[in-house]
Amino acid sequence: MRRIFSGIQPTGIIHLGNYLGAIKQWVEMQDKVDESIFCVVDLHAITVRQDPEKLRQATLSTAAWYLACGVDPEKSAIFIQSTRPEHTELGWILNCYTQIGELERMTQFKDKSNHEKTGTGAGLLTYPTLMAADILLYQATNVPVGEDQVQHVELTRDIAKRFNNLYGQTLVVPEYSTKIAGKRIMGLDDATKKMSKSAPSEYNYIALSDSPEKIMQKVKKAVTDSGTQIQHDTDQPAISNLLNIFSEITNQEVTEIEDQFLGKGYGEFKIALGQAIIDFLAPIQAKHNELMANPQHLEAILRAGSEKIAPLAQKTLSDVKQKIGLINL
Ligand code: ATP
Ligand code: LTN
Repeated sequence: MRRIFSGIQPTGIIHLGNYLGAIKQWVEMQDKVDESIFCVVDLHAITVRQDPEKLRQATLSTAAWYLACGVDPEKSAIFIQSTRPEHTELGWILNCYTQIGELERMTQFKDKSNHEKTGTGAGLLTYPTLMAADILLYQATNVPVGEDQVQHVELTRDIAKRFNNLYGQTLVVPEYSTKIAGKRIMGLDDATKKMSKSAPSEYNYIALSDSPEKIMQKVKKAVTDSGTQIQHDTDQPAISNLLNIFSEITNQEVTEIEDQFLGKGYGEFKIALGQAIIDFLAPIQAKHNELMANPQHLEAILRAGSEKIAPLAQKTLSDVKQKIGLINL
């Protein structure tokens, strides 16, 4: 029995890194596994301060991007994290089985703490125990994520093993999968840092919602390396990143693209890449707009997703409570 679980935070835009690192794998895997569950993790988003109206909008929009990119509600359950109370309940319990030191060691915590105007909230520290709860509640066997989330899935595995050692087999220990392992999508303005929606400049990322003009402008402005060849090379991180993006969205091998642009300049390559991204995103954007124009339909899909997976979440939570000595009435 293979069951996958994954999620993205509804914090503004969804970018190509999110698509290539996470959503693309989800779409491929939903046909290969027995069950797939995809969540919009709004409770994770509130670990930093959010504008309430924007958060509501971003939550629906993120779900609409899942669907527009090809997640099929007939095959996969799509739901909003906060609509299932079992997540926070199990999250609290798992907090009590996690060491502060383990949480302080998380790279994401180290990166994000001390950067907030409102101070570092406790939620930023305990973020991974809620993520562990998301995964363990559904006894997921596999978690498709981008490379930056691997550390959190490893902690989830440790927590599950610890719990099973204490109380006997209760939680499935999940595996992670990273499709573009070693090929994390990097920022267009700085190829040494990952493409990120919290980057200071919008020239760091291509948002799935960017207009054709904006996409072309961003690709043309993308930093390149000191060389002149269109070649994938560890010494050429910027052009290698652009080649990875080209390869992933056109489903061509990097070497095929290198051959195509042999002896040609960066300018010509960038225009072709910009156009490929525009063509790739056009039908996805049209579908997203259609979904956002009918929020009742979207909410119905999210409600159905939440109802479909409820028995699984309730069963795990009840087993956990039973094992640790809480009373299930
Ligand atoms: P932030 O940069 O603000 O932390 P984010 O852009 O990383 O946000 P998340 O919601 O944290 O977005 O990530 C959603 C999914 O996208 C995760 O599976 C993550 O690993 C993946 N992902 C995010 N950025 C990249 C990237 N640059 N390359 C590949 N995968 C990525
Ligand atoms: N931390 C993840 C989002 C996330 C997630 C999950 C991913 C929350 N819960 C469960 C996979 C499985 C991130 O992308 N920042």
